[in-house]
Amino acid sequence: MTRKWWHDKVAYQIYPKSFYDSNGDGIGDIPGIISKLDYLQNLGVDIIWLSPCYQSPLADQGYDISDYYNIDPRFGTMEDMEQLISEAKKRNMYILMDLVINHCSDEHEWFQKACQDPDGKYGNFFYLRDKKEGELPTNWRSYFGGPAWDDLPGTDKQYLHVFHKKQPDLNWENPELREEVYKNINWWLDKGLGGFRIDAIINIKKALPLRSYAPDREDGLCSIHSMLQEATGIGTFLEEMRDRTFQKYDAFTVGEVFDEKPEEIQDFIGDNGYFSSIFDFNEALFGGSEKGWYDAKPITPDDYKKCCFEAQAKVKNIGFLSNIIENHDEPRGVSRYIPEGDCCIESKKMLAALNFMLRGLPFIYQGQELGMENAPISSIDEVDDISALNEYENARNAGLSSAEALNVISRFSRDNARTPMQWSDEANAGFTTGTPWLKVNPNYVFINAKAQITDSDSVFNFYKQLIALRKSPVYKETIVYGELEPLWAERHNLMAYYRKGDKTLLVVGNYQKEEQDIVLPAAYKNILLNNYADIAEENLTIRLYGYQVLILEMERES
Ligand code: TEU
Ligand code: CA
Repeated sequence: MTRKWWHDKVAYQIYPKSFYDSNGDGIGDIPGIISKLDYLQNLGVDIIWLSPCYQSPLADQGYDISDYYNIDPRFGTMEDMEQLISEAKKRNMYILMDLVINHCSDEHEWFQKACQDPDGKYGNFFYLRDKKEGELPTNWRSYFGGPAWDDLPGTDKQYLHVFHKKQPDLNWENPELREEVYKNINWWLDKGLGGFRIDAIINIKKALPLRSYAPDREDGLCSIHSMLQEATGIGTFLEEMRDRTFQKYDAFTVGEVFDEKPEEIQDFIGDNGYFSSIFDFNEALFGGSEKGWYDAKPITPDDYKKCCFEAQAKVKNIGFLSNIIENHDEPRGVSRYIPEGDCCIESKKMLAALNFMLRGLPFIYQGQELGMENAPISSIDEVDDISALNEYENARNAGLSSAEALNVISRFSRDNARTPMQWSDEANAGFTTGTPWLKVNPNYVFINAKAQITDSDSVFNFYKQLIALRKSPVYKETIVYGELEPLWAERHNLMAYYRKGDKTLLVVGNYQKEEQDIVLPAAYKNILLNNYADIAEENLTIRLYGYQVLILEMERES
C-alpha cells in the first residue's frame, strides 16, 4: 500500500447549519466555523468535512444544490469560504466540501432549462420519460418515500428523482453532464480545497434500460436497491472522474458508498482506487429493514463488535476505511450503540476508544467529542428531517399508533444529529443569540464544550487524548498502519483487538455495566489510555469495571 499524506490524519465533520451562528439569524454559518477553528485545532483535528453550503433551497438541507459555484447567503459568501480555506491552511488543516453530484436541485438552471426545452441540451442532463396516463416509467420508490418519478413542469414528460422530488437525478450517461461536473470539481480544487466527501455516489449508475422490479411493499413500488443491484459499470464513470480531477491534485476523497462487494474494495480504495477512502456503514446498516425504520432491529454490543470486525476483515490492508459512529444522517452513536439506560461518561469513552483505534481514518461528527446524545421530541410537528417525516407516515401506514411512530422517529430521526452544537450552558447552548432553526437538546446545560474543555475527565479530553495518541511519534506507526487482529471474538459483551505494527497494542472494552474478568495473554508494558483512574489487576488477570476501556502496550512477541 502506497503511503499517502492523509493516512495519519484525524477528520471532523461539520454540519454548517448547526455548528455556530455568527450573526444571530439562528443558522450556523461559515464565519461561525472560522471562529471555531482554534477549538478544532486544540482538539487535534486535521481534516474538516463541511456538509453542503452551496446555494440551495435547503429542501434536503443543502443536499439539493441550485448553484455549484456559489455559497448560499445563509451560510456566508465566497470570500468567507476562501477565508475559511486559508485560515485552515494556516493551522495545517484541510477543508473538504461535500460533492453532491447524483442530483442537483429542481431550482438549478439546468433543470429550469430542461423544463423549457425537454428535447434540447439540458433535457439530456436528466432522466426524462414521456408521461403515460396511469403508469409510471418504473415502479421505483424514492429514498424519501413515494414514486421516484414526478411531472416535469410545463411538459408532457416525467423526471427521475431517487431522493426527494426537489432533487432530480443527473444523467451520468451524458458526457456533457460529466464535463460540467469535472469542471466544477477542478474549479473548487483550484481554490485550495483538500478534497471532497462524495455524496450518494453509488446511485449515479442506473441499470439500463430503466425497468420495474418486483414490488416489496403494499404500495406496489420497489426499493432503489433492487435496481442498483443490477447496475454494472459504475467504475468507468468513477475512473474517469478520478483521472480528470482528484488525481491531478492529490486530493483526499471519501465516498459515501453502500453495498460494495468484497471483490470491489481494491477498485474503490486500493492503490489508485476511485477514492482515497470509503465510510464503514456496517454498524449503521445493521438491523435495517426493507419495510422501514419501524421494523429495524436494535443493535447489541456483540452485533456492534461483529460489524466492526467484518468491515475490517473485508478491507484488510488493501486500503483505509473511514470509521464513524455517527454522521448527519444517523442517530447519535452513544444513543445507538450503548445499551439503553447505560449512556454515561465511561461508556461514551469506551465507545470512542473502540471506534477510534480501529484501523482506518477516524471521523468525528460535531458534538461527538462531547458525547452529545439523541434529542427528545414530543410531537411530530417538531421534526424537520424529510426522511423522518416520511418514515413517520410509513410507520403509521403499517398500523403503528402515533405514539409508537413517534417513538420510532425519535430513535432514528436525522434531526438527532442536527440539533445545534452545544457550546456552553448559556441560552441556546451558546449556538446563537437568535432563535435556533432547530431546537437545542435541553441537556446542553450539562453537556457542553465550555464545561468539558476545562474538565480533565470529560469526554472531550478523552477524545483529545485519543487523537494525541494517534499522533504520538512512538505509537503513530502502529496505530495508523498496524494490522488489526481480533481477540476473544466470541466473548459476550467484550470487544478486544490487537493493533500490530512496530509495537503491539491491545484495545479492550468491557461492553456492559457489570464487571468482567480477562486474563491477558502476556504482560503489558504500558497503559496508554484508561477511562478509569485505576486498573484492578492481579498477575495477568484484570477485573474490568463496567464499560472500562484500556489501551495497553504489550510486550513484543518474539
Ligand atoms: O445520503 C445518502 C443515503 O443513502 C440516504 O439514503 C441515507 O441513508 C438517508 O439519508 C437515511 O435517512 C446522502 C446524504 O448524506 C443525505 O443527507 C442526503 O439526504 C442524501 O444523500 C441525498 O443527497
Ligand atoms: Ca447565521
